[in-house]
Amino acid sequence: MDTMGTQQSEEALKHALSAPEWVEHEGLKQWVAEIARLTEPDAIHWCDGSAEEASRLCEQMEAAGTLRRLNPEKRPNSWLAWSDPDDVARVEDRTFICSERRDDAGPTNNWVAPDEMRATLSGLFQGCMRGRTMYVVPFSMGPLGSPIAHIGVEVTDSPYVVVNMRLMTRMGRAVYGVLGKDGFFVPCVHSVGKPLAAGEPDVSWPCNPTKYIVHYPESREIWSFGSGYGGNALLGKKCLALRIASTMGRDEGWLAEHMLILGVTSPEGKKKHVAAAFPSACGKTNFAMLIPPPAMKGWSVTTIGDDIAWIKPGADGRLYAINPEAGYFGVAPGTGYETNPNCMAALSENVIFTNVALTDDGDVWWEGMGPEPDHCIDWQGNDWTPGCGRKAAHPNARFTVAASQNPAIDPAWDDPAGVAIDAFVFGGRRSDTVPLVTEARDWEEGVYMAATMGSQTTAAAAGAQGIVRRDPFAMLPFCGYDMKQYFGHWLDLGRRLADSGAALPPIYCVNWFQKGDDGRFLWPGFGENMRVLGWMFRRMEGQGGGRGSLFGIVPDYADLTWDGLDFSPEDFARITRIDADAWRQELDSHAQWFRQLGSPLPQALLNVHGRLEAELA
Ligand code: O2Y
Ligand code: MN
Repeated sequence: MDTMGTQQSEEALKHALSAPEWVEHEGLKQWVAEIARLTEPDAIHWCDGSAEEASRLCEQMEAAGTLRRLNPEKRPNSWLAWSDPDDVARVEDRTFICSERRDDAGPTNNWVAPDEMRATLSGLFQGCMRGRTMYVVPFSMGPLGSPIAHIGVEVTDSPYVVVNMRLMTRMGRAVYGVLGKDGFFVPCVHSVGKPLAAGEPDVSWPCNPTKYIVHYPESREIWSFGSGYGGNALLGKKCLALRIASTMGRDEGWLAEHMLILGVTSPEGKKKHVAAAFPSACGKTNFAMLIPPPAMKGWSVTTIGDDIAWIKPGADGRLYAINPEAGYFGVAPGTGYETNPNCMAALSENVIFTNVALTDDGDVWWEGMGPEPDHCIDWQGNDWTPGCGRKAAHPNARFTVAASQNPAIDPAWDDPAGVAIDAFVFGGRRSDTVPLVTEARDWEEGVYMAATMGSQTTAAAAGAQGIVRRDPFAMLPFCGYDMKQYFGHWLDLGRRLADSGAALPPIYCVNWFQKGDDGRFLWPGFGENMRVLGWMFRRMEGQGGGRGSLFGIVPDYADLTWDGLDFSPEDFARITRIDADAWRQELDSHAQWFRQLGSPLPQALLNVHGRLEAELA
């Protein structure tokens, strides 16, 4: 590897590398030195995760024009960032799984041979941090020291990443205590890819049109170049907690899932834990923070996690889950006082907002938050007024906030032992065909439901109803290995648990999004989803009614609580029916999806498909 150019910079490097005494891990220090030699930063900062450090970085970013302090009377200790318009979301087409064998990445991931990718990246990373500080960010995914948690260290040249990682993970000095002298960590290298020449002024949101989000699953490494945004840059989240962790889970017998985790308590005071997978932008945060309708007295929902679950079998044969994250990086548009009051309460202070609008009184606003302001500055810095024809906030605008600020946080959300999972829920966004809720008759049918779940695209070009894009287990963009192997892993885990005599959690398939002929949603959703959750709860207790259908057990009208909601038995019949013609097409579409995934597909899934076809015939 090339060394830094001059004697002077070699001296600067030596000085910068004198890590604080609380870093005792020689392997980590050597790795940091190696990355510094490659990327040539002006300075190295070992983050301690303190509030003072975060405040200092935010003030530096304010001076640099990256952050704007919001009105402290409206939104104490909160900041607004506006990104480069070309750096506003995860870049799936630039995301790579570089396993040794192409087949291990599978047909749904972008694959490049590891040696070829390393050659490309070493060219891009060479000197890419010149003129910048490299921050060393130690973080734990999961409660510090939990047997389910794992440690990562991200080196980054973005102070925005540092302050976001501090909210999203357990970040800072205490992590070194867990890591010790030789503990395992996932090395994560991140650069915005915009070195500065001597005297060159910086821009407010540095990034590079060339972007690479790269995972080496066998060596458990992450390298990210060119983007400062979200999942591309906060490497603990999608990169580590899903893509790398799913591979670790496959190898070690556990699950890393794109799932929220909630606790639901009945009026009798009994509690269950549910893990639920929905594709991105399907209201996961709303479901995780659901407030039951007033008429459902005595029911309550608490949040353990809003996006990711790590799930391991315990000695008692049950599945225990932790939320590996410590914060929420939620979509702002659509989150409002009406739709998610818990989330709005969480956002009252200590928040970093990205790409939302700035109001005239120094606060924030976005579409769906609440009443429109008469004027604000949109996420691109332009005047915005109602009816101007543009969105004030970018559709993927985000808030970053500590989970502890959620008023509905579950008391066990931070428990190192995790919570025992009583049910899994899988849901897509389908305007027809898939009923409101069904319960799989066994584990294999449940895995089949999850493997075939999908969402309708809204693209006008695709026809009135859009086309269905399959997003199995809501993991399509996040599985670090071949989807067929992943299905096999779920099936094996179920078999292993069943063989040990454990009762497997039931699996439910839901669809909140059926539309009527007028294009309006038939089901009210949001807090009313508690009625469906209540039915599941009663089923878990062995009490809820239901009848067999082609695609699992469906409730009858009388099986749900209707107090306080005017929803007719006819409408309920409509959203729970199985339409034979639609299902003939649906099963053909499943077969086509399986062909796309290639072979060998687990036989159990082909068996379920065959059984459904036979039943329909
Ligand atoms: O666009 C991004 O970088 C964020 S994506 C994201 C963020 C939080 C939770 N989920 C997601 C997702 O895409 O599933
Ligand atoms: Mn997500």
